[in-house]
Amino acid sequence: MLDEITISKAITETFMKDFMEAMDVDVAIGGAGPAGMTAAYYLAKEGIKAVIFERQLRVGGGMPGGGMMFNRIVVQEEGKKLLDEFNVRNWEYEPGYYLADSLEATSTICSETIKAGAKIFNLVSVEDVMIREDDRVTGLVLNWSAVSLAGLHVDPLTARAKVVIDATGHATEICHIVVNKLGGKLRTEGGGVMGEKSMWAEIGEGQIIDNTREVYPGLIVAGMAANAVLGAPRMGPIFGGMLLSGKRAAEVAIEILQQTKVSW
Ligand code: 48F
Repeated sequence: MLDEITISKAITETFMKDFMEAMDVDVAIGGAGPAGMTAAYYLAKEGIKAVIFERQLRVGGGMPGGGMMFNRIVVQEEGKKLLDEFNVRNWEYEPGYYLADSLEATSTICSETIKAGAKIFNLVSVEDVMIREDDRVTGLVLNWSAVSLAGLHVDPLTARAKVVIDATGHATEICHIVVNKLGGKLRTEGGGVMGEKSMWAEIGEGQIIDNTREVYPGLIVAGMAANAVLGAPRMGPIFGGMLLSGKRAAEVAIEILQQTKVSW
């Protein structure tokens, strides 16, 4: 006999346990696109407590949509290595160009990220950051996406993190919050969000790894957010740079965790 109350309690009790654990983590990531999920995957593989907050009902950001809704993605040689790491099937189209099904890529990367031990909370929006001494970013301010969609006046909750990764894509929302609300100076030319440049796949993919860095104490940029903040070109439906940037963001986060004795 199936009891609806047991089903309800099973969901509520275990979700709350996970959500409370997410209130105090090593790395909090805004955005479950390819860059955010790859960062969380590599952090979790190292036993680091990583959590992603994703505004949408579904994960993947711009990945499932492929190119102009043709659900394929392309990666280059270096990106192929990451697809292979995730066990996403891919095939060579022309020398140096590898294709994958964008839905297989999204679902497999998500599955591997969660299985590695990272937590993903969908339907949760990052609406602010938490700061402490030296204007260090020390966490994220969260609310249910439904609250802003419905225009409700509901106060948020907060999650503390030793490191935050802005993987919110083209909009680079966390960096905008730091600039607009804190008046913070990012480690960019001019101190603000420089803004992404028009499409140039070769240059955009080339610059994204170097752009994946700590742009404010405790705040790393990854994926398209990295190029948007540092004023580099967009690159369209080639996704190797997003995956490689996610991996790089995990490495930068680990360096910060090792160097900084963060305490509150
Ligand atoms: O946009 P998105 O896929 O970013 P990415 O990982 O990858 C970029 C590519 O998809 C593509 C591209 C390839 O060359 O240029 O655009 O850098 O994923 C960003 C995710 O962040 C979520 C958003 O819903 C998306 O799933 N997001 C954005 N703002 C917030 C957020 C926020 N304030 N709170 C929570 N999630």
